[in-house]
Amino acid sequence: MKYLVTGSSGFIGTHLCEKLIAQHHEIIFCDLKDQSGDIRALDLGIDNFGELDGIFHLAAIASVQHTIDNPESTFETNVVGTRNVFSLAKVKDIPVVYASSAAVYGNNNNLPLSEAETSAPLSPYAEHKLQNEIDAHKAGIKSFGVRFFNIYGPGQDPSSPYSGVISIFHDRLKGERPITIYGSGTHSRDFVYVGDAVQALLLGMKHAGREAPVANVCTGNENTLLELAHTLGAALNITPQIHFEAERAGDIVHSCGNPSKLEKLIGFRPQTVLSTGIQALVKAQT
Ligand code: UD2
Repeated sequence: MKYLVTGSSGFIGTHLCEKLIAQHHEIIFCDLKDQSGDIRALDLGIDNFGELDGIFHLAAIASVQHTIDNPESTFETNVVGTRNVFSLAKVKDIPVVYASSAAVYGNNNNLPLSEAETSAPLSPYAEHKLQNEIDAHKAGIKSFGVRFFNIYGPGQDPSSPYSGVISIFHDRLKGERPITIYGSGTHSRDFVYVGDAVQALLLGMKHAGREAPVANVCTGNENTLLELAHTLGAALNITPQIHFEAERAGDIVHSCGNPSKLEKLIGFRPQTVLSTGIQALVKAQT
């Protein structure tokens, strides 16, 4: 098969492309980072792509803070760019699997969150992702939207304070530097290993439909930040040095998703437990 992958140089995109290549698929890469393509400028008039069997659409400005600071320019990428991708899919009559986010739920304590919960976006990023889901439906294309919870694994960039907590903690602890926990350490997340996220994307392609299904990609389990610090410490064979700081404004305390709908739709649920995923991360990045 031949797939267009947007966001192909990103964290999840890199893992997806590796898997597609291992399965002998052909890939058209599209990412601003390596200048292989820009979803804001997809030219539908010129057929640059030839025959395509589907699109994995992962390109986005994924930093929540960046969308708060730059709501208009990030709308261009996250919403207008995604509409371009959906238009391309429409012209070619091919399915799209695209990344949505648990951010669409906002701060909802009715855990584990199922897709039937009302959406309550708290940031432009969350609004963009919700708009993508609406646009997929409106486009009348075959699609599958995956609401990613907290994805982690090798290759995630730890360089910003808003990078994924696992990449930050791992980067610091492997250099035997202290980590900062905002709050008491009891905040919890549904951490999903990137290999499971990729599996959900691949199966999503097989189950894309015109009713535009959307499903959580989550484990249904929560781990606290303290558990995370100790799991990383054990895998690295060190005792983590932890600084505690005040909770961040707007931080969600507990997050956990219900994976039943995904399992029902694609016959798969993320199953890598945190300790196993952390061991894989540590092994890949030593
Ligand atoms: C995730 C997504 C975000 C958005 C949001 C929706 C990531 C990286 N971010 O944010 O894009 O979808 O979910 O709810 O996946 N923390 C520390 N110390 C650190 C860094 C983080 O204590 O050095 C805490 C942080 O305050 C939070 C938890 O770790 O309580 C997780 O933080 P995160 O930035 O990895 O992810 P999250 O869930 O806030």
